[in-house]
Amino acid sequence: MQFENILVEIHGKVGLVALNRPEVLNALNDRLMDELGQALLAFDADDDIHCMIVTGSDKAFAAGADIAAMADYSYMDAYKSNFIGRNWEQIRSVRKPVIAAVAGYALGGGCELAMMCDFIIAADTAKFGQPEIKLGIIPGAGGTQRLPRAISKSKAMDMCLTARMMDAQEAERAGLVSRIVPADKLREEALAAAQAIAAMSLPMVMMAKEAVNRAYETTLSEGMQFERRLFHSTFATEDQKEGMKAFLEKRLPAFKGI
Ligand code: CO8
Repeated sequence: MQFENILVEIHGKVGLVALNRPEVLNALNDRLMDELGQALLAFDADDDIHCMIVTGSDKAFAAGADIAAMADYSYMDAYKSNFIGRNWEQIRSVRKPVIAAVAGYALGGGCELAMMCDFIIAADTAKFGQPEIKLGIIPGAGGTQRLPRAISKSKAMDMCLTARMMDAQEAERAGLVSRIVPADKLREEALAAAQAIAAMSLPMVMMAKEAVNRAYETTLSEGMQFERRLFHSTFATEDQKEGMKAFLEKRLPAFKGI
């Protein structure tokens, strides 16, 4: 596939997408989001890819939606084109894990895009924020919804109302990011995490992702029931037999993904 706004690489079983509009700090326009969705869905459909990474540059993961592109939108432009809903939600339909590897700015739609991924590995240079309020708008791709679930209502209000940025340390303390790594090791660490995931049983990885995501969408008792059904189903797989046999035989498992 030919892309103009992203770079795509394959590292073994890991597919990596780097946002690539350096002249505007990876500002997210419609075309870029179409390409990102296409690349991730193609990886999702590829049996040889087990995990994905979305990353940016050293200076910016993404400095938000492209302000120049939307400055003149009317309400009807946004409504009729299903702005954001049309291509942003594609990322949520990816069933294999997607890691966000964030260095520099992750602002507005950039922070929201990182939160749409399954977890965030942050460089020590990362800065997160929802500065939309300064532009006379509010977040539109989950900033008011995913952020309170990730970091508490109080901190999410602070971020959305004052537009202040959160550095990597604060983001880790607040639970927005899973780990912080030195900026010059971001790619290496994200690839190591992705490769560790890719070595597991793919259906188990997909089920674990589905179950954790369900925790956001439902009550505890419904979520527990959902988890138990999936857990019971794992005993129908060859990978469960292989994983437990390998442990007992003190060797590494050779998962087949069935
Ligand atoms: N959109 C378009 N262009 C941008 C954006 C952006 N979000 N961010 C930076 N740029 C451009 C600048 O205009 C500048 O271009 P030029 O060189 O032609 O003047 C270039 O990138 C470099 O930027 P700066 O010179 O400003 O770089 P600094 O290092 O001085 O500052 C900042 C970096 C602090 C990141 C600054 O660029 C900034 O504040 N950017 C805007 C951040 C922002 O407000 N983001 C929120 C956007 S709104 C949004 O995301 C709504 C989300 C809704 C869902 C998503 C729908 C798609």
